[in-house]
Amino acid sequence: MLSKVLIANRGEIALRVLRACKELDIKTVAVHSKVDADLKHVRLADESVCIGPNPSSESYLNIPAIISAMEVTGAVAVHPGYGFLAENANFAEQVERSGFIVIGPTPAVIRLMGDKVSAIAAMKAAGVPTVPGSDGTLSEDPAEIIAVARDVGYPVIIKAAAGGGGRGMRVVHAEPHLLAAVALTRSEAQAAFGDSRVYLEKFLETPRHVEIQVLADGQGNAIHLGDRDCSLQRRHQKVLEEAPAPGIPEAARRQVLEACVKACIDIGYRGAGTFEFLYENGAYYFIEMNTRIQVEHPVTEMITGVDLVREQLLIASGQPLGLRQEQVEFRGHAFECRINAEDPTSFLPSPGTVTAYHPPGGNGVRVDSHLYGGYRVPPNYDSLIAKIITHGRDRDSALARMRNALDELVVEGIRTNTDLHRELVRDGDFRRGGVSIHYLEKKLGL
Ligand code: MV4
Repeated sequence: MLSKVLIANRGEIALRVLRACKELDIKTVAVHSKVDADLKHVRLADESVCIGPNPSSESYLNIPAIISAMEVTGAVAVHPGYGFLAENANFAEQVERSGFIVIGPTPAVIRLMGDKVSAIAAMKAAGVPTVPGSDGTLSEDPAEIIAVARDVGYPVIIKAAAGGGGRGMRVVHAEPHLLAAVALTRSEAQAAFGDSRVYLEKFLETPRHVEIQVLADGQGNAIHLGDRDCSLQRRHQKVLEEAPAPGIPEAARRQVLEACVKACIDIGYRGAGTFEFLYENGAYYFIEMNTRIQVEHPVTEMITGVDLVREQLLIASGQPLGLRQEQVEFRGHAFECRINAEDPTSFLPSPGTVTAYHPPGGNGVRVDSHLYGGYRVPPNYDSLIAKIITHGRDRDSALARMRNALDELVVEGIRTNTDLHRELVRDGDFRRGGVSIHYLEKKLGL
């Protein structure tokens, strides 16, 4: 087993990783920026190192500082969590070159999936269903571009190969707008990513966002842990997630789950990963793969009983997957509400001191949070302060538990989106299940 792991992240996920390490008797090193010295996981870690000033670019994204901290403390591996360096192939490469382990896939696989054109090509080759489109990078030839879009049928969407997560995309509703949109998306992609390659897809109008969790050991073994529905989002920020995705016919689900497992083996995937799909009219369309642990991983843990971060650590230590697909049992339903320190009307971050904190509890309730009374939420980072997760034997009972949990939650001193969640879990359409990715923004009048 790994002897000492450095946690290259902050907040709730750093605490989540710390807890998994402690359960496996792995020594922990917390690295933090100046303002983060009083984070809960920093206090609980065996050792801590201040790696720089508050801006992430100088601390949590500071690769030399993180590798130096590994050298100084004798850490053998680094867990990047989500965000920051989690999907940075150059970081993974530099860590490996320094003789350390990165908890995640190989740099080559991170790179393959970071380029959306190569990711889609790899998935298509593995038999994963993709969106009808340009089949690779879009041609430079105007006549060819027009022909591809006509063939696919309007509306179409132009996406940057180096984009992802909603960055660098443009919808085109009719041919007269096509070439200008392609040119604009190309130049924006060049400016943002230093890569002007774009691709074209059929634009799906009212899909759901359904994703599939996998675990693979890079030694030829891979399993899936079912799906999640993350359709409730605002400006590409997920708000409320659930597992399993409601109302999906079992045969279609089984087929796509098996395709994802095969794809993991085909590409030599290692670690925890997520296949993102759009789901519309009973069909799945692969859009991206995330090569990290995700914020919403707890809903999968609740319905499978599998500790995904523990599995990440075991895989990184070189152990073959200890779980066979037949051993993964799916039980009940789970929801996750992301509690953010933000203004409920403007959605702007609301940093400050938490004067009172009373987390909910009870049967089937889990809270992943680094909060404590007196904690000061700094203005420098993501505004996620807590994840309230509930589990129940079925969707309705998990949702009833979430209504109670949100009613119990008290966070004072800062503004939060708790009231939005209280409203959402009582919303008629949401309670019926299966709303599209546009539902929340429409409801908010955006
Ligand atoms: C799409 C799409 C419709 N059709 N692709 C946005 C984030 C990135 N992961 C892909 N995205 C989309 N790609 C096709 N062909 C609609 C979106 C989209 C979206 C997807 C998932 C979750 C939220 C979204 C919000 C707006 C647009």
